[in-house]
Amino acid sequence: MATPTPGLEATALWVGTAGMTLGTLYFLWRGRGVSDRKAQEFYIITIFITAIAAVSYFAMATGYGLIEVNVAGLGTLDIYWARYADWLFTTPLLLLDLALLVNAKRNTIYTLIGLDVLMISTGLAGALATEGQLFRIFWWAISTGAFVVLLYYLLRTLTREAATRDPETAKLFGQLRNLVIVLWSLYPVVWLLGTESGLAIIGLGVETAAFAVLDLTAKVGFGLVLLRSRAILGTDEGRE
Ligand code: RET
Repeated sequence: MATPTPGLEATALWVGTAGMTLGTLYFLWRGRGVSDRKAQEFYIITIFITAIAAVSYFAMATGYGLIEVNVAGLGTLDIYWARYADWLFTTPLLLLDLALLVNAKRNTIYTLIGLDVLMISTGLAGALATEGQLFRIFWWAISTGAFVVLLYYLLRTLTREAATRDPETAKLFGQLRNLVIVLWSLYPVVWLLGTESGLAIIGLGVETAAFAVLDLTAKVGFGLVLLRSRAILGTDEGRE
């Protein structure tokens, strides 16, 4: 079985495991006395986001989440498949947090989640493709295409729906949306510069560390901003 290379790669995976676990425990602890139904909804979703990531990081750190893929022309690549299993569930949940915050229309939620699943599953296809570098980069381009449309929906449709909310909610939405746009945009860049694309401008150690920092900020950082805000509380105006 393949195992993470000791040093930066293995350390980043254990830091990821610890950070996601601590984040989960902190959100559980904070959420224990929350009685507001709407706020509970955000706690439940956000706790599962970090809990899923914690087990995925543990699987990667122990080598279970890692496979070797033989790619024509590139040789053997170490691929952390568990990342994609994590992202497949947690990125839709992050979008659900954002969408529920602004009481988005159901069709907007379906569209966002559909685009997100397309993005992650085609990213996984790119990571597993054996036919050669061009095929892998082709999958990257499809995934990035879905991501660009997803960004459009976040910036246009969801932002328009947020504008009808109270100022406190609209402000929180704006902050979280910007956090998502900036952080999420770095993922396709790291993937392309890293080992998955075969370009390997950055090595697997740096790549693993970069993903760990991004994942921790996009999940624990996002959760901290969201769950500490009063804007997640329901009101009598039918937000329950
Ligand atoms: C991939 C493959 C290449 C193209 C694109 C990608 C986008 C990934 C994103 C991941 C976000 C993950 C988050 C995790 C939180 O912990 C799959 C790398 C566009 C946007 C937010």
